[in-house]
Amino acid sequence: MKKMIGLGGILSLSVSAHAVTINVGVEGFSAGINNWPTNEPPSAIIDGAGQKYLNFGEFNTGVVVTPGSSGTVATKMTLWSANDAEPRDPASYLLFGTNSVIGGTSFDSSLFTLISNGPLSLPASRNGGGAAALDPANSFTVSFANSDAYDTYMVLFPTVKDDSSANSMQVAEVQLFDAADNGLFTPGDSILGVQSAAAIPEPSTALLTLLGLGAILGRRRK
Ligand SMILES: [Ca+2]
Ligand SMILES: [Ca+2]
Repeated sequence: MKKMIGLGGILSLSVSAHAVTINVGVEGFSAGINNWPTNEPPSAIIDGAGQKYLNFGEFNTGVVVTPGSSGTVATKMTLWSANDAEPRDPASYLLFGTNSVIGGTSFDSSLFTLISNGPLSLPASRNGGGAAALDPANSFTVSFANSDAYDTYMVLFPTVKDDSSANSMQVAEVQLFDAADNGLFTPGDSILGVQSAAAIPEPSTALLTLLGLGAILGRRRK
């Protein structure tokens, strides 16, 4: 019986992997919640300069961006480090796409499809803030296989480099690129600062769990 209860728990986790509420944050300076300083808003993550976006929610924070051009295909993401406090650097990411219209104060993560996820390793070097140029030396890039076009993207950062030292997540800039190396985000694109209400299990893990469960059930039937 214990085994059956355990299997039920695993199945339930896998099925609900994407059913997490995503909350839209607001401007503010409160510790530990989904808000950002006036001068460090979500729009700063796509402003084309060193000015950073900072979210005191720290975990599972990020942005939803709707580029001016619809139906783009992202195959690469580059991030630039913020001006200070390396412990606040994002240490992992989940990149999603959707063709649904996203708005309001919250929405369900199931509206989105996962494109790519994994660890991040931003350099210890700091990019300048404010109007400073984005220096490739202060960036980190991940490439991924994707051929699906989306109108809107969501980037979430589940973790930061050093939770014990950091009181927030911060990053100077994030840009997606298509296969022809065109940047998909443009300063002024529609953008929301967000935080998921709970950690979204990595779907690759959930899929492996399901495959493993299938193998277990297959063996049990024999
Ligand atoms: Ca910026
Ligand atoms: Ca912390």
